[in-house]
Amino acid sequence: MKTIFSMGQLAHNPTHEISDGALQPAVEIPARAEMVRDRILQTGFGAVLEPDDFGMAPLERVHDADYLAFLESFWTRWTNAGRSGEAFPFVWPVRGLRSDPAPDHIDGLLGRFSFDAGTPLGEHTFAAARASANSALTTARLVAGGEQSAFALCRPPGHHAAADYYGGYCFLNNAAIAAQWLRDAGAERVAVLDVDYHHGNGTQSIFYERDDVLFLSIHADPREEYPYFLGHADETGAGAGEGFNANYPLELGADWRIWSAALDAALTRIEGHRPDTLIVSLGLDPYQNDPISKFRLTGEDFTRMGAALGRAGLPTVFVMEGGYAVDALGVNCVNALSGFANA
Ligand code: SP5
Ligand code: ZN
Repeated sequence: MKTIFSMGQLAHNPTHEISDGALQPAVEIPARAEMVRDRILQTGFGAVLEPDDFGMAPLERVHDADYLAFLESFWTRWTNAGRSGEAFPFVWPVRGLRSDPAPDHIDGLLGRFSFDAGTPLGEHTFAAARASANSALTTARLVAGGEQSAFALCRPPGHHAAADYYGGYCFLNNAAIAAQWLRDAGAERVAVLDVDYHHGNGTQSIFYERDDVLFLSIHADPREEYPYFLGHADETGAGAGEGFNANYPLELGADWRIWSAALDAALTRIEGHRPDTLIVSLGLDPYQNDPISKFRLTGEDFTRMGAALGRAGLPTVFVMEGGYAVDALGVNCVNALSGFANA
């Protein structure tokens, strides 16, 4: 299986995040991607190739123009305001406040186009996020061209980013961009299965009213875990998309027995959708030793996960999402991909 990855993805190199009520060391760091790349090369799993540049058009199919313009102009606005270093929002247009007109001041714009304070935005963030999206797009094109599967080593991740906001360490929704590109390339139906520990709120919101892209997410119950405000089981889609969204919120502490029951249910739903392509938002944070997560999957469970996905027999695009146990990311990721390839 081929892996697509660009060194340009490492340019987003945050130092801190705001989480758990305090300024903390950033966990979504370049070493995450380097560990996965190194394990793929060391094990001889497959080639690691540079992405092509797909330009802005595929991003504009998923994200709003004013959001992309904000990301593009962020560094100029930030430095013109006399700021340096990474930026954090601190005020948001919640219930009863206005999102339109968008503010002129950078502090207002940061709040307008984000949903948390946990996601540092820096000088090179947009360039790195574009490189990450190009990796997803190049991977999707490989699978559309006949490869049974391919792996987008995306970082920064994407699944928390919606059409017009960033958050959860995500800026561009790599999986959604790949799904939309596949639709535009001729796929009639796509399924996106999100196995990250956190609910894929961005991907869900992008496709919530659509029946062509089925979204499914297995994650920690939002009553107890980030992102808190989406990801409940009663979110089943709206309008034409009614019945095309499926959430499997699980209790904290869920192990493979509990987790794999949700996977089996999700795979049954996917089978019924008859997708041309499956996209797997491959979060590695359900791992038992992940520093910010509370599921209990072992390294071998990632092999089992990959094998179960492989038995679905679908052309599959793997897109990396979260996972913060840096030393274990390479092993767990290659376990999942190998489990798939050997199924
Ligand atoms: C892509 C992805 O996995 N994003 C996750 C963003 C989560 N950000 C909030 C982290 C809060 C961590 N709380 C840990 C408590 C135990 N120390
Ligand atoms: Zn996550």
